[in-house]
Amino acid sequence: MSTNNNQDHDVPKDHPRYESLKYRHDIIEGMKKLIVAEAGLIAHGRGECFDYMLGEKTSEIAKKAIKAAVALLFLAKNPIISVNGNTAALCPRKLVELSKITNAPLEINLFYRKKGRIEAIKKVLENAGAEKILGIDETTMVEIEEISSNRRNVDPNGIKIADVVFVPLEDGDRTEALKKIGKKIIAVDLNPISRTSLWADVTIVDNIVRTLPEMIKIATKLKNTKEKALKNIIETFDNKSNIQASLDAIIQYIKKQKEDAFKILKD
Ligand code: PTJ
Repeated sequence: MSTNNNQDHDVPKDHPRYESLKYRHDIIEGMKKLIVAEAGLIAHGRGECFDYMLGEKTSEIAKKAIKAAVALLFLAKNPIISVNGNTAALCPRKLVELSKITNAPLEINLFYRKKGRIEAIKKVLENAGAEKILGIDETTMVEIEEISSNRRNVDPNGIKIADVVFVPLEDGDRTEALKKIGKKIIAVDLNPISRTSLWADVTIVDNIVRTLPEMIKIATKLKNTKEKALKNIIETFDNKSNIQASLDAIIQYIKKQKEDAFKILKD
């Protein structure tokens, strides 16, 4: 009997859905290692569905939001990158790279606090090159009482004191609560109308696996940009119209798919 559990590795590289299947595999393997919560599989599937409707590519609309997000991170006094199971399983190296280039520490912050998950995520981040990770010492954690979920437990030197919080793949309530206590939020969410997307200051409607490399690219370009120019990027960015443009892009994509599908059916 085969002991090979890595069946998805057998997908040939020229398979039309190779990338997508590879990321599914990373999420499944991540769940087996406790990095990903069981519900993370479902969250990933929801993300895939929206990504499909966005044509599985980073739009110019998303790129505008990415530029504003990077400017906001550079302007922050205490920026922080909040890491959950899905992001740690999908792109640990890119999280570490973004953290280093923007000087925004990584803090593990989980919705599902199953025993062993923090250690598993810490390990994957350390293997990816992380030197300092916040949110791992349960004895020093403090609470943000405005948050009702497990995410209320935060590091006193991280999310607690942060002025800008980067929250990829979020679950809703926290963004609203963090906004209410005066923090600026950058969200990455393939669903443009999730509560996180609607509440965030900068909403990047894109797949985290494409967003992080793009953010690193833009951060490398903007690294030595003057404060005034960074502020100008933020002032000229309108999150509401950007979200509307993402929704329009989905509608256009679906319309086009509908036309193309019926052409195929006619032939
Ligand atoms: O690791 P934990 O315990 O902190 O839990 C993490 C999950 C993701 C399970 C938790 O935060 C959760 O349940 O999230 P939701 O409410 O399912 O929301 C996740 C959002 O992320 C949804 O709007 C998805 O469309 C979106 N999403 C999923 N995969 C991606 C994504 N957005 C960007 N890139 C993705 N790859």
